Amino acid sequence: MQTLSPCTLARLPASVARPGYDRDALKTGIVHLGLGAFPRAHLAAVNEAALHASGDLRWGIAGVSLRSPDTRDALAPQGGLYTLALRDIDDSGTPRTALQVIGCLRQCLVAAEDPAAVIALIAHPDTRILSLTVTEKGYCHDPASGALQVQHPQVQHDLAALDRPCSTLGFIVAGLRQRRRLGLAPVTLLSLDNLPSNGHLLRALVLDFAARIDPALADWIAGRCSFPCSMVDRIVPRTTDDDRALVRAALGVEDAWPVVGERFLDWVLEDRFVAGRPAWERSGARLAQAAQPFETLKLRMVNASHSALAYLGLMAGFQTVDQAIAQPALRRYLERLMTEEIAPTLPALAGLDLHAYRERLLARFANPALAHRTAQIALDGSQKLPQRLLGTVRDRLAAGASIELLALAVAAWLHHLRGRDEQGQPYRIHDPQADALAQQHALADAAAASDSATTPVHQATSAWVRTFSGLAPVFGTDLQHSQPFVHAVAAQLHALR
Ligand code: CS2
Repeated sequence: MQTLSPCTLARLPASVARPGYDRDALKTGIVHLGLGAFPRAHLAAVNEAALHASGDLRWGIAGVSLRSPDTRDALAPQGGLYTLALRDIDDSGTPRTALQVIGCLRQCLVAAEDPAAVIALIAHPDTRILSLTVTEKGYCHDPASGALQVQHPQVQHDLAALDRPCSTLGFIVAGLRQRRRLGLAPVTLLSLDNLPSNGHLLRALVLDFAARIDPALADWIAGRCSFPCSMVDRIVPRTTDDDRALVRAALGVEDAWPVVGERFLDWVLEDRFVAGRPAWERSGARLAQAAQPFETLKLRMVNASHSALAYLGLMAGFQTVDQAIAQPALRRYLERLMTEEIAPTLPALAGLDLHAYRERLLARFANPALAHRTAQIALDGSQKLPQRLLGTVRDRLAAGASIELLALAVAAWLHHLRGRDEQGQPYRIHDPQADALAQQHALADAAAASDSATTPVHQATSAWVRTFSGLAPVFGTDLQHSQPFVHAVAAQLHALR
């Protein structure tokens, strides 16, 4: 079968949307670090529509994978073209898929193969936006405090050899240093990751890193570049072979790496772009004065529920989110978690109907056409829990309010970390802090064992939780000393065990 490429575009079925602008005239205005499925399903999709709506061809995208060549190897032979398949169910419950070939990805690079090429791209006069989706762990920061992990091996490497960086921060600072040396205009740095105040966090990390290289460079970045915050909400599961087969059957040509996502999209951005931006507001993005209330709402409602459902669902043997949410007990739990414990902590947002937001979210989770794997969401818990659950916990504790339901989600993660399923089969914990988590687990086991000789089981579980929550990069330095926190989590963990 032929592959998707500029030459085969013309023979796709008429129902498949495709680039309607002059791809050859497109310039690279956006360099994107972290070319996974997620940015290809929102940034590129909204950008594609903005190209159509405005005809402004300065905004092609160059996508950079930090290490893996897989995306580049799949998309380079296709001239950067790929299919976006948006799936939901219609009113009669039948799955439907809207297919579109996206054309604005002009170039794919693998940073580890040629770091100089990535630095040159960031330091190209046409580049105006440097965007990122490198996941939480890509920021090399301490999730609880936001501080740069100076001892992180990649950070250490890049501080010593910035001409051949390997970390996200290293590439950013090397690229900006080169722009400054060449006397080029500044760029906007746009984090699209699920982190609270992602723009502020990125700014602080970049400035800290740059100041260790050259304080004058840090001043230039601080004074000239901007770091708008953003909130992106679209569920984009990892592409499977079944997805590839579905797209192949619909297109009549082979696409080596289509992206599948839900139809729903909410993208809020702060309008602080120092070198211009595409007309994204004409194609689905919302521009706001401050993104933070939207981020808080999304992280606390969408992502907290997702993580809770992932750990509890996995434990109960459900492989996908729609299977888990179909269990009345799990659905009821999420409804209560959102209504009783999360909603009271949320910032006021004009026009927001929280009940409708919750109901729509539960319907999104129930979308069977996505087959979003609970194991995928369960990855990297140490990087996710602080902003998804623990901030809400702190707000509730400060208000003297109950945290029973939040504690169940935290306990579900702790129970997940034992690395053995209910049949006793071992599984691997995928987390950049896996070693530290295992060590803390062993310490907690020892603390509980020494307690259990003299105290009832639930008190030994409290000793376990108190010791485990001494892991400051995740829990900060406060939660370990909070009796209500330790007791609530211990009670839930005891019940789960
Ligand atoms: C998920 C998110 O993988 C995860 O941890 O919670 O990727 C989630 O699907 C998106 O943030 C939804 O907008």
